[in-house]
Amino acid sequence: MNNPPTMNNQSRIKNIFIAFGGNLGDVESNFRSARSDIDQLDDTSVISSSLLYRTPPIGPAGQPDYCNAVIVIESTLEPLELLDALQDIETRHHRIRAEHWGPRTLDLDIIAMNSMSITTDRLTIPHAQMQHRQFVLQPLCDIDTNWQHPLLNRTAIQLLQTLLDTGETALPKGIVW
Ligand code: A4P
Ligand code: MG
Repeated sequence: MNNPPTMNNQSRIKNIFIAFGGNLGDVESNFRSARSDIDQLDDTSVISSSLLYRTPPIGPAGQPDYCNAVIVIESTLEPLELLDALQDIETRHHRIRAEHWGPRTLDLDIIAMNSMSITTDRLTIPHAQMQHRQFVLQPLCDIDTNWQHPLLNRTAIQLLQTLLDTGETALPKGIVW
């Protein structure tokens, strides 16, 4: 926690959910190191973490299983400042952008920021695919089942239940990391 949010910028503090994904190298170690790097960002603190789940890959076949988790932070960073910081952390963890949805050491996606809705060339918030992804919704529910999607007007647990109702198998229990 480097310069934690102060009283002066209290009104600019945002609650932000970040999804972690990876399936190359020592992913659990990368996740811990990236979480610590996020906590070191200016005016940013990690508040809580979900369990870490092992999940079957979505996308190109033949890649290893993924690990996935979600954290919540408080930060005064603006959306694009945070995106730049997360991409820098991905690069420092040897992320190479080779294939869309292909294997990676570390993927950090911004899932939601307060109840903001943002659509720009570089950033869509809430994350455009989150409602289709058990590997995001299950860990999000570990943190806050009542989190409300600002556009779909459904809670995290309702979105997860919809996936389970349409035949997706529940994930095996996650681990603390
Ligand atoms: N971008 C737009 N919105 C956002 C956002 N909310 N957060 C832009 C972060 N980035 C956002 O991302 C491509 C571009 O998306 C960025 O430059 C940014 O400007 P990327 O991370 O470089 O590429 P990517 O990860 O291949 O694409 P994308 O769309 O992020 O893929 P996903 O959705 O992350 O899917 N299977 C399992 N089981 N678990 C996984 O975690 N992940 C993927 C990748 C595929 N299959 C998976 C998993
Ligand atoms: Mg990504």
